[in-house]
Amino acid sequence: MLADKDRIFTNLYGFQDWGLKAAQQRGDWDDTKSLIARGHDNIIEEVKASGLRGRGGAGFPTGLKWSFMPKESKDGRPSFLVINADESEPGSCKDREIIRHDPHKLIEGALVAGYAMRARAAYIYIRGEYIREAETLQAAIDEAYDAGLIGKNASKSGYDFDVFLHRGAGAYICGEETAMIESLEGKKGQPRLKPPFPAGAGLYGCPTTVNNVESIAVVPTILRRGASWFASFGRENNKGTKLFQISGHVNKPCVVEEALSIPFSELIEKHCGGIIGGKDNLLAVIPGGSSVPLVPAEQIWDAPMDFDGLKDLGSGLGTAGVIVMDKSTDIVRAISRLSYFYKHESCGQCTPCREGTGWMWRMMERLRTGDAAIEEIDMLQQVTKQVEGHTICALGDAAAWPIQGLIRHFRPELERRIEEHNAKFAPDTLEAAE
Ligand code: L3W
Ligand code: SF4
Repeated sequence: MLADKDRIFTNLYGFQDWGLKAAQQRGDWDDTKSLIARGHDNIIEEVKASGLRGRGGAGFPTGLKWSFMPKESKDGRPSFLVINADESEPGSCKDREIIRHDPHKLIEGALVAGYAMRARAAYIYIRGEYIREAETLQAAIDEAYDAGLIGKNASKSGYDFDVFLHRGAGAYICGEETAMIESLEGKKGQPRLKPPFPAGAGLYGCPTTVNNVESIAVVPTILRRGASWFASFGRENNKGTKLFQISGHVNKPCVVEEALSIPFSELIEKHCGGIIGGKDNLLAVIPGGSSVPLVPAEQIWDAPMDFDGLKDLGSGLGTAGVIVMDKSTDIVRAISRLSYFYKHESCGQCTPCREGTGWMWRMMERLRTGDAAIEEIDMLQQVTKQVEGHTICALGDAAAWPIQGLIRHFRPELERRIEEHNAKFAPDTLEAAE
């Protein structure tokens, strides 16, 4: 278990004040000027050496992403940092806790990361439903401006850096980085084709990096304590500490900072008081927010909770939003509900996703009630394959993967429902009933 002294988010539960004074007492904004004085490339190298991988779902190496930003401005175009606080993935609620209780870690991180990438400003795009969180974050930004920590000559570094907060309006797809950029520009939030990646042409056509809240908020601590300290947690290719968010059928759902690669069993037993009804009552887990395939109980129990460990199980770490389902769960209904979510949130611009998400949801509903033919299970699998990898953004994949996981691990349950339904409504059964 991670020792308290190794936790980055020391106010995760809000036992102390989120405000500037208290944040400074916890070590935030401590001689930020000297962090900046290390220079653009040194900061990027340190972040690379720490092994930090993006905490928003994709796990792309953060330092590498920063190194794609231009060292010199072309045609006087500024560079920007966009921070993704549009936390809308079902099962994910970690960025909310950072913003509620440790907003200064995010703002200081924005300054240091923005400086490393030579960005003129940071735009924090916050989920529209996070009303109180937006108020807290704006108040923290105002405090930082008033104290001279950001703005002109930020933290007396000689570097000018602004931080703007932008509220979303309820669309899940605006969490996709290019849809977020479109939305910030005042347009309908629809993903762009990549390439070009944002580092080449992002916000207002300028070089832009989009990073998740957690990825940015850990940076000042990494710089203060050193890359090797951060890299000492987890294992090769899966380093550092991570916020896990455990919901569902556990005795104590929680958000907790732990070392990457912690076994699932330890996460659940040490932090969540175990599975409701005990280990034997576990049915399945969606380990990374709703966009990754479920993992059945017998496979997840000893698995390391990290990028590679969950990939090996045909799933993923995603946001580390761990959704625990015990044997009381109607697993087909649960996945069908997720299918409805993706159908509802599809932006509709590409055909496989616009049409496919509706098809998948309708077929899932038929399988839920059992009012289907056995062959339709394979037909649904084929539809998911026609959506996966054939769309502009990852929402198509995200809609397909949970269904693929269900078919892979719970085919007998799907077949049982169909057989039960057919037996109930077979002509001779109906005649006998009459
Ligand atoms: C320059 C290249 N940049 C990749 C950059 C790219 C992006 C990052 C990762 O989706 C996933 C999704 C959700 N040159 C580059 C390059 N980049 N190659 O690296 O890119 P990518 O395409 O792998 O992922 P993505 O489009 O950012 C994110 C999954 O996360 N997810 C979580 C979603 C979470 C939320 C939330 O509420 N926080 O929405 C869960 O699994 O399904 O697969 O910056 O530009 N050659
Ligand atoms: Fe829009 Fe879906 Fe296409 Fe993404 S995959 S661009 S959400 S239609």
